[in-house]
Amino acid sequence: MPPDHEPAPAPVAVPAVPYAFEMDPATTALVIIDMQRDFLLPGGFGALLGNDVSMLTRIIEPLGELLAAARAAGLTVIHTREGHRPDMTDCPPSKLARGRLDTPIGSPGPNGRILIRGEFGHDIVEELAPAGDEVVLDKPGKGAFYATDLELMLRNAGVRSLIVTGVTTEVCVHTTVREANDRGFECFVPSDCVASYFAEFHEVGLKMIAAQGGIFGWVGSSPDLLAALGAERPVLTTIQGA
Ligand code: TIU
Repeated sequence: MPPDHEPAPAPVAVPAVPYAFEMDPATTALVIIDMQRDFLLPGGFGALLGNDVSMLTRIIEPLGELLAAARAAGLTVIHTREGHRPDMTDCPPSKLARGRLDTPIGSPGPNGRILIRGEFGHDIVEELAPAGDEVVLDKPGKGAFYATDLELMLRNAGVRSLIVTGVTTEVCVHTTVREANDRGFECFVPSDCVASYFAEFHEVGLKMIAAQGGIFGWVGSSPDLLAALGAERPVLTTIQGA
């Protein structure tokens, strides 16, 4: 180490279940899973599966605040998108056939072809739009590590801890947390920044992460995370008139 090196930022402790989550902002990434129109808006993949998308849209606001705080604190930020190449050569036939849907992946929908890269519905909602230097990771599966270069990028950036957010709790968030856990990353999941179409699965999914001494990681809340990152909740003011 050169004598004039920057001292490492002190780790911060975030209240969590099963016990406080200690992280160093310099080696922590905020991972935002699949906050795409196809899962969050009417007419997308989620809605066409028969789901109530309002179960998911409620996390846009707290996740937006967390994203702003993560940017201010200098965390690595990674956005993921589930979807496929336009020719669908990266879509397993089993995934395409599953559900015997009238409008399977690749079908035309109100937001473009469903879960196809480049389509309007495949992209991330405006409120959480990636900033210029942030990684946008396209993934063909549920887990963010499967068939992607996520692990390589995290290791190259010296990342050790992940704050995993997005949708849906028991599907892509859970799969990613499990994949990360097996690769040695410490995962913190803020319960108000992940969501499921099924309240029961959301609750149980979070319990499964923190049970058995944190078998997959830690579960906490975004207000506690904001406080640990030194961020205040923004006061929203409405300017009326001109
Ligand atoms: N259907 C469902 O709950 N989720 C997905 O298909 N993908 C993600 O979770 N991103």
